[in-house]
Amino acid sequence: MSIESIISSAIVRQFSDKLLNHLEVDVAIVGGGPSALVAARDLALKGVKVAIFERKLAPGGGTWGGGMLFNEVVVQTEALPILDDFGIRYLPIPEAEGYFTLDSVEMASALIYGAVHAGAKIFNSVSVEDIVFKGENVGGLVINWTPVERLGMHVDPLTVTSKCVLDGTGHPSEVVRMVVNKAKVKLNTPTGDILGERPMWVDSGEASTVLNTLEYYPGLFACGMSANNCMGGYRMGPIFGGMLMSGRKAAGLIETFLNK
Ligand code: 48F
Repeated sequence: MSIESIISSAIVRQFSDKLLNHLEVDVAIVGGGPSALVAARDLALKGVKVAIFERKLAPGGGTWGGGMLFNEVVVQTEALPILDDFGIRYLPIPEAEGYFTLDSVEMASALIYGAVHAGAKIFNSVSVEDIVFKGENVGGLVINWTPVERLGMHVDPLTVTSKCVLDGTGHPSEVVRMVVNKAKVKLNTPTGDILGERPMWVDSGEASTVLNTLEYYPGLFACGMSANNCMGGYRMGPIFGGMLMSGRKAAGLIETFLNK
């Protein structure tokens, strides 16, 4: 066998094994942003079988670009234990006690590494285009390659079944939106629908991101900005403590759900 064939067959075999092993998971996470990566690591460390499906080539979501491409972000004291868990370094902001800056590239890469090393599998360049619904229950995801989605190719998808789904898709709450639009069910919100994100109000948005991290329909959870969009929370810009703490809360809620 030539080295060319050996390389190609090793890649195809390893990837196929990885995908085959994750066509049925405990938790299917959509989006690889900061909140989802924290949730994935926490769950994987508890022995839960987790797969993340991320549309882009690089997971990390809105972490990389810092604020307006200045690659630094801010976190507050309450989130430091999570940064410590991932080995992410930070510096105090002298004029604001309880607030810290950190390198957004270090943060993105450490969150990804932490989730993968804990045992979560990330499938990048994969878009979730629909949800599996069995009767009244969320049963998994419908996935396709992002280039297929982008090029509008008429190619049927594959499915991943799961005990529950975590929507970590950020501002648009894509998965929760699919459930409302396609399954026509009522969410666990005051109107039964997505309330929609409100404008920027940093401290309110930070607190509500964690509060709004909930099970919005049996077996369907939302974290991060997706949760805030579902429940009408304010946005907060390049401060990330709420995202990290939302991921940790989501993992706790899902663990309780799985143990029911
Ligand atoms: O938006 P995102 O970073 O998620 P988050 O954890 O964090 C929000 C912050 O980055 C920032 C903020 C903080 O102050 O406001 O915005 O809520 O990442 C969401 C990820 O989901 C992917 C998308 O490419 C991004 O990387 N995504 C969205 N829809 C899909 C998806 C989909 N249908 N299939 C797969 N991935």
